[in-house]
Amino acid sequence: MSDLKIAKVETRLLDVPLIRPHGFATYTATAQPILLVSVVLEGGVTGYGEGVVPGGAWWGGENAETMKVIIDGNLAPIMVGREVNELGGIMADFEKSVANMRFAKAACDVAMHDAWARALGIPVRDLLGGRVRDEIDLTWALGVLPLDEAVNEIEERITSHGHKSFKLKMGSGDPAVDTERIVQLAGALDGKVSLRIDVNARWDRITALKYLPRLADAGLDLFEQPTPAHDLETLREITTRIGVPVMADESVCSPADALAVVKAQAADVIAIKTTKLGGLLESKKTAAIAEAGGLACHGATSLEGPFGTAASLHFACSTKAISYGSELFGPMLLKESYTTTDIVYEDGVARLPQGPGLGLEPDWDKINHFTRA
Ligand code: MUC
Ligand code: MG
Repeated sequence: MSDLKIAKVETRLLDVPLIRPHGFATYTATAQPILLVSVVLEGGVTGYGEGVVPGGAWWGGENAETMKVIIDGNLAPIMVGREVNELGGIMADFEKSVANMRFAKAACDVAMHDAWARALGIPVRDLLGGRVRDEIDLTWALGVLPLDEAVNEIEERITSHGHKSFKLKMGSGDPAVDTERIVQLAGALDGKVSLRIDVNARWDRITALKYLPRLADAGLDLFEQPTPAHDLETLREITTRIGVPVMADESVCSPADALAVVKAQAADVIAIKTTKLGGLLESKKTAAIAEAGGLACHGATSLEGPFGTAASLHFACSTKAISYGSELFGPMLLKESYTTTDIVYEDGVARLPQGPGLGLEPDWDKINHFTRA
């Protein structure tokens, strides 16, 4: 018997309430569904990963429920009986059996990294190339909110956590009204903090070319995915015409996508969500392509819970290419978390949890409480 052999893989659906509703372009979330994946080794060590999408299937086609079906039925049988230090080979075998489904694969990749690192008594960061940094700048994201509520939330966050950068979700409703809301918000804050927008690919070319210059004049610092994922020509046009850095998010869901963005010179920054990319190994490849192409990378989120966020922190803290800060704040959006200790957020940064694996332990009372009946 080998201590590193994967004995079983368990999945359970959690519904974790949010501190406030989070409005996306097409959907408002009040709770985050999270598929908790446990990879149990013969030696008794367990590693954890999370299957999470931002809000629901609208973002990338998967949700926590589809992930459960794919992991239980297809990915778990590929993992069980293999040594966890065969992770690269297991991930390659996933591709032979299941196309796409990157969020589901990411949950397994993270749980295997956690189990393997715990078995070795080292942090996941050490499996990913080792220390580059111990903390990373943190942008806080506001959902789609009326002006006064948005100003209040920003003021509160500056005081409570020292955030200096805020992301504003756009793309819902009339673009003229949506733009005016953000212009007024920027005016009310008067350059006190850095503001960026994420349109989640909802505007067409003409709408983007009409309203983004207005947002540039209002002092916005970054435009995240204003136009559809596949349309790199329009993204390039925006990148070269408007003079505000552009971040590709939905346009980059694989290393090959990153290469296409580099070749098309379609963006200045790539958002690396370790979830949408299918895990930490694929995220490493994507960051390497961006770096070689002269693009910066941002440590992006799918609003993961503590384990998923910690995984992205281990990735960001081992990857020099993540030079454009992060938005790894997912656990802070949850009313209550479900680990025995929390990721530390202070002075506008997120700190890497310490200890073996991801550096967090499950709180089973809370996990049982949040588990879907
Ligand atoms: C996205 O598209 O970036 C991250 C933060 C947030 O509010 O939405 C997400 C998803
Ligand atoms: Mg985005």
